Amino acid sequence: MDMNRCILIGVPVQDGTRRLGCDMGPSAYRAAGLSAALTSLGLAVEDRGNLAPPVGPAIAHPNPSIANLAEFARWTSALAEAAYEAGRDGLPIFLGGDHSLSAGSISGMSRRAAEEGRELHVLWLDAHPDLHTLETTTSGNLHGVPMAYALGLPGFGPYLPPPVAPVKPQNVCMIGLRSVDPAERQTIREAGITVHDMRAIDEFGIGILLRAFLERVAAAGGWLHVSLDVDFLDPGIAPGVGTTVPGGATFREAHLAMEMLHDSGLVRSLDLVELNPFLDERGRTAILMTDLAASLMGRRVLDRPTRSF
Ligand code: 6HN
Ligand code: MN
Ligand code: MN
Ligand code: MN
Repeated sequence: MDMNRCILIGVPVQDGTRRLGCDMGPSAYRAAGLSAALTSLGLAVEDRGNLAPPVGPAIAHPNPSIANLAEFARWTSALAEAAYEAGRDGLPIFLGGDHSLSAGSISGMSRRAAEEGRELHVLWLDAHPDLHTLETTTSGNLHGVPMAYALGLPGFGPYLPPPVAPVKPQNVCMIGLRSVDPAERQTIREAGITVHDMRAIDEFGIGILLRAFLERVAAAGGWLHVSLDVDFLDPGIAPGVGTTVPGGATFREAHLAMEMLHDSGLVRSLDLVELNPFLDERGRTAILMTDLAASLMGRRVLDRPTRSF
């Protein structure tokens, strides 16, 4: 696999949320100049266009709140396949689309990692853990379930095939959480997922927390998938998202995280999710997410020029 080759995969899914507009996300990243930003870093960029899963019949579920289960199942299968293939060729960047897409991107990358004799690790940057199962979700919005699916938690069969290589909970680190539902809290505790909420960031600093996880991934010889939800960021700097929660990561914290991720050399794939261009202000959230992706891929936005005194 060539890590200097970025593969852009547009995933205009919005079936995971009742708020429309996420389907414009891939276009917004392209308009914000993601491809050119990556090319200017000396990377080869291949844009594979947007995924479009087949249409099919609806699926009923005993939980009456659930919306678009059949669509979720079809996007997940299509994406798992696309991720598995792209993960062989280069470093895929999934342009969301709502966060339901990570069910497919993570399970596809995990299958690819397993085939190469590696374990996939996941850095989850989000205000929410998205750890509901089809049974525990009360909103019925399936952007709240992808991490549970990727972990192989029960309740998704027979509606979706199980992930080929479920991610181990001890290989997951969530940073930025500040909105966690009771059922998700229980899963975090029982499964033993590493979680650093905003309070931990305030108290210790994001650098220390992230470094500890990166050292674990490196020691395990693991592959790292990064899932970046717009609402990880403070709504003051990233308004283009349907699920704003006050008190998010700052520009500086987010950039530091990206720069450390780049320096680690561990990242194999990236989700950019939950951007809703309909809610954005003159593209500023799309531009910020694009800048963060470029920082993760090696750009040094905050570097000071070298001076001699
Ligand atoms: N996201 N926990 C809430 C729910 O509806 O299940 C919010 C989910 C947000 C999903 O941020 O991608
Ligand atoms: Mn999310
Ligand atoms: Mn979120
Ligand atoms: Mn930077």
